[in-house]
Amino acid sequence: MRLPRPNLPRPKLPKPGFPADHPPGPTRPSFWRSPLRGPWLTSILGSALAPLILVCAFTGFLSQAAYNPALGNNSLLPGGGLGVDLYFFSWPTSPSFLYALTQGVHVTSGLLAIPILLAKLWSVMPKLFEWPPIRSIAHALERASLALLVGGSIFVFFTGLLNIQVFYPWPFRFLPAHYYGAFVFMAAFLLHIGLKIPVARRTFREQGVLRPLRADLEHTEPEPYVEGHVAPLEPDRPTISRRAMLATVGAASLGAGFIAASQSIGGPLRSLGLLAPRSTQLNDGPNGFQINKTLAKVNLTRDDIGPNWRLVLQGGEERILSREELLAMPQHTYDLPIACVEGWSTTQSWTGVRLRDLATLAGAPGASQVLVESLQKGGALREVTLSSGQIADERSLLALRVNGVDLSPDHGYPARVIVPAAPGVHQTKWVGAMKFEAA
Ligand code: HEM
Ligand SMILES: Nc1nc2c(c(=O)[nH]1)N[C@H]1C(S)=C(S)[C@@H](COP(=O)(O)O)O[C@H]1N2
Ligand SMILES: [Mo]
Repeated sequence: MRLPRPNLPRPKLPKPGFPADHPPGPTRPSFWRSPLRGPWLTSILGSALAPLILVCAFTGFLSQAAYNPALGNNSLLPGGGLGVDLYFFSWPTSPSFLYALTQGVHVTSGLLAIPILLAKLWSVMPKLFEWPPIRSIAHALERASLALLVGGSIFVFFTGLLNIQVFYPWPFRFLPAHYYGAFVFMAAFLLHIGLKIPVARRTFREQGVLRPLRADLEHTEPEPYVEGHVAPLEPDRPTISRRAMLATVGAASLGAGFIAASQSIGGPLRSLGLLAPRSTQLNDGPNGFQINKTLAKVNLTRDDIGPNWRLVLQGGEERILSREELLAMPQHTYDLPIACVEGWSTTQSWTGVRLRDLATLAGAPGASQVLVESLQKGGALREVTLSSGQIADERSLLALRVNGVDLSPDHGYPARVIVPAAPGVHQTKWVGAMKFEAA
């Protein structure tokens, strides 16, 4: 079906509602009056949105891979992900900022997309009230796919958005919901862009990609009405030009994206990301950087981490080490980031014992994996399994000190794991035991 050229006269149609058998309200084409709505506006918003969604989805699925979900209980999905985890490769340790980058891009592209998504949904609103709601089996299937597209996008974006605010107002677990929601949304999205790319290309051919942006308010004309499409049957006078509307959406998008980027890049930028949930340092001291979970929050006491603390190493043989004994081993210092899954990161200078030295000490040189157990009693982060590549990297540490001083209790004293490029959730604090598996 071809859309008429924009300069064709608009069809004369009976007022008020057309056709007369539509129930009153939004199912009537005459209900929708914005003169900005039309295929060009939808196409330009869709063209801006689609690449952001693809980048967001790609980096989201990478986040799942970064957990090395095939190892131990790393997969946070029920039943290990019902066989849909991405197990293709072992997550690398270089570059050390890899997860800060992929997760920063995930959250930033997601926030950049939200204002554009809302504008796009607004631009197609009349379609959602199409009448009659179902005309044929093919039409029913198309509408079902749109329900998954709209519902899926809202679900995935808003669970993500609330998660980075560390706000969980729902009874289900975030990660599986967001993950399976992403599959549904992506299936509907790929079908949708497959169907709509030809429509957008035709619209751009007829109206130009950027030509409608030249019109100021006075010259803002409605797009031609075509039955079943989004341009208005009875347009009101415009109160804003298309370019002003798009500039507003663009500014909202850049503003939201900047907040996310500021806390994943960190440094001086962080203080500019005003609404970022983790935007500020706690203080200027060596242990002054962000804390997600304090000692008190995981029900540990100062006694648990006091002088009686011991690290239990298992491998070929069991070794029990005090903090003094660990400090007597060769110490190494590296600048490495903690990159939280929620999209903030912070690079600090960590000092401690190499994981591979601990593997050797435990009688498992070149270990194939290690189960790291926290003293913390419950919670998904109580234990994490690290891969052979993560153990072998010389920068992977059981850190005892940070920025030249002992770790603070809230940062994992007596000892915490720091592995380059690993997601924050794998940088276990208050380590109690490390169980190496021989190569
Ligand atoms: C504003 C938008 C979004 C935000 C703020 C957001 C946030 C997040 C966060 C914080 C995680 C890490 C969760 C964790 O590991 O604990 C995550 C993972 C993920 N996201 Fe998003 N997300 C957004 C949009 C999307 C979209 C549009 C998709 C698309 C398809 C998507 C797909 C995924 C996937 C597949 C994962 C991996 C889940 C796993 O590790 O099992 N996200 N997202
Ligand atoms: N034992 C334990 N280790 C943990 C956590 C935790 O809750 N318990 N939080 C993890 C998360 S989600 C991150 S991002 C990093 C940094 O968290 P922090 O800022 O609370 O130190 O530590 C990780 N290590
Ligand atoms: Mo985290």
